[in-house]
Parts: sequence; structure tokens; C-alpha cells
Amino acid sequence: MTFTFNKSSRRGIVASAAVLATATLLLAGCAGGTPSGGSSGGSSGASEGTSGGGGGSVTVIPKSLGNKYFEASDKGAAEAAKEIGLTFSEQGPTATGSADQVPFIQTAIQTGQKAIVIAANDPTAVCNDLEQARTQGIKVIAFDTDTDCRDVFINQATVDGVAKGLVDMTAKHLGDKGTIAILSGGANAANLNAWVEAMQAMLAADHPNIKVAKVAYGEDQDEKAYQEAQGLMQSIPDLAAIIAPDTVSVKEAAHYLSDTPEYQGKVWVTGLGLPSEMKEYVDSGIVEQFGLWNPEDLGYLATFAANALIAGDITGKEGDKFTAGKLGDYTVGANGEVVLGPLFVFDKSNVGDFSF
Ligand code: RAM
Repeated sequence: MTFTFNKSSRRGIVASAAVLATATLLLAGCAGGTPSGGSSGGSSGASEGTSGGGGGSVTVIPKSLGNKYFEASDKGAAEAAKEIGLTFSEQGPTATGSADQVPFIQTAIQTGQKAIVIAANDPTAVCNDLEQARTQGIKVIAFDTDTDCRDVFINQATVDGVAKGLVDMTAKHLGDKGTIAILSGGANAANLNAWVEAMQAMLAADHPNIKVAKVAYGEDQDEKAYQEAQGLMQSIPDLAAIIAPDTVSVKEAAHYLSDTPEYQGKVWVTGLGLPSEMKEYVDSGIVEQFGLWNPEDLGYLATFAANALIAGDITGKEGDKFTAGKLGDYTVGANGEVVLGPLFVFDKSNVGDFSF
């Protein structure tokens, strides 16, 4: 089934969305240009023809700087801030420890930000600081991964949708039997742990002949993820596949496999990856297919949600509605969650169509 994405001033694309046995998958349009960001600072003014925003400034705090996934979400957030007329900055740690984001939350409080848009490495470790911000009237928007103390959560896709997409790809490749491993990122990350748990439950319930030998953690760090991929391939003799639900882990598992011909054709790697980082591995045949969404759209949507909270248009209760610029209208669901859209499958036919 082919979906035509609306051509617009942005580099529009026409892509055939892979139709899996259980779902038709569609990715919201993708912007051109390479992901910017990763640096803090930067201000913006309302562009002509856009309605003034709630006003003030918003700080985005990613899991870590230097991760191209968050550079892409940062690009989308900056684009939205410019459209709305919010002053925008990105602040964050280079490490991915549970408390590494705390100093940046404190900075946001002390500089009087109107909103904090955060992807927390740990859903609870930052709550004392986020609640301090909220008591001072600062709106807190979780994006990419949830935290226990926020007004809304901007989720890239449903947990079951992500888990089922990855499990179905792997089961289809394996002929529904074999030994696999899961290589995740941060061990405390709410999003990653939700996907791992959902995959394990689906495999146990629907794929009894696929066994998960081990779950390892690359901590969203390149070198650690590479070493963990090496450890899995070297320590599990009948390993047939690795599922890596983290852009750093899937890139580094493919990197190790590319460096080690003895495991090529024996261990199949898939996961959640950036097309810009995975294209070389798809083109060389190391990786056949992987999933994701548009992280630029995720940052863009989160910033429009922040503005809607700042302006008082929404409070985060179920049923609240807001318009997110080029992405259109969104409704807040149960537990304050807003879902961007479903998972998209990348492969040789489309991996070159995207720049994030
Ligand atoms: C990494 C991070 C991020 C996750 C993606 C898929 O970049 O862990 O939180 O959403 O992978």
C-alpha cells in the first residue's frame, strides 16, 4: 500500500509504507536538512502569519547531548519555537545517568523558563526538581520517554505498536523460532523498559519458539553499546538475532557485525534506528530493516504542546485538544499522553529518503 506524503515547502517525499501482517504503518512527513542542535542557546521570533505563542521561553532537556536522535528532535523543537514565537534553548548532559539532568532543571527554574520539555533518563530521579519547577508555575512536558511528574507526555508511538513492529519483523525473519538477545540503552529509561517488557510478553505469549537469552544495556553510549553487542555475539553460541530498541544500540550492534564477518549471516540485527545512521548498514546488507518515527516531528509536537500549556489552552487532562502547526490537531489521551503516530519500517527501498 502506497502513501503519498503531502509535498510542501519542505522536501516532500513519496514513500511506500511497508504493510506488515498486523498493521499498516505510516510516518508523518519528514523535513529536509540535516539535524541541527546539540548546542544550547538560540532565540527565535514569531514568523509572519503565525499566531503569537503563550510567550516566554522553553528549555528542552534531552537524555543527552551528542545523540543524533535528540539532535533531530531538537531541530523540530527549534522549528516549532520559531513558528510560535517562543525563545528556545536546549540544555543537557553528555552522560545518561539518572541524576545527570538535575542541574539543567535547576538552571531552567532559576532562569524563569515558562516550560521544560524533558526526556528523562529515569522517570523518578528528576521528580523532586520537576515538582519544584511546577510549583513555580513552569509547565513540564515529557517527550520520548515518560516521567512521573509532568503535565503531558508526548509519546512517539504506542508501546504495543513499537514492540509488535520489532517482534513481527524478527519472527518473520527467523521463521518464528530461535535464540535472540535484546540490546537496550539506558537501564532506567521508561520508554526502553516499556518496549523491552512488552516485547518479552509478546514473545512469550505468541512466539513460544523464540527464546530471549539475555537483555543487555548499552546506556546510550557508543562504546558501551558496541562492547555489549560483542559480548552477546561472543557469549551466546546459537544467537540468531539481536533486537535493539535504541538508536545507539542498533547502530553499534550493526557496527560490530560489520566489523566481524564471522557473525554475518548468522546474527540478524534490527531495532529502532535513525536512517541517517543506519543507511550504510542497510546498503551493505548488514541490516535488512529497522523501525522508528520522525524525531523531528516529535520535538516539534512537544514544543507546540508546551505552548498550549503555557497559553492555558490545555491543562493536560484527557480530551484536551490543540493544534500543532504543520502536524495538525491532537487530542490528549488517557493519563495525559499524546501520541505522534505509528511506527515506520525502513529498508533498502526507503532508507535514503530521510535526512534525520
Ligand atoms: C535512543 C534513546 C531514545 C529512544 C531512541 C529509539 O536515541 O534511547 O530515548 O526513543 O533511541
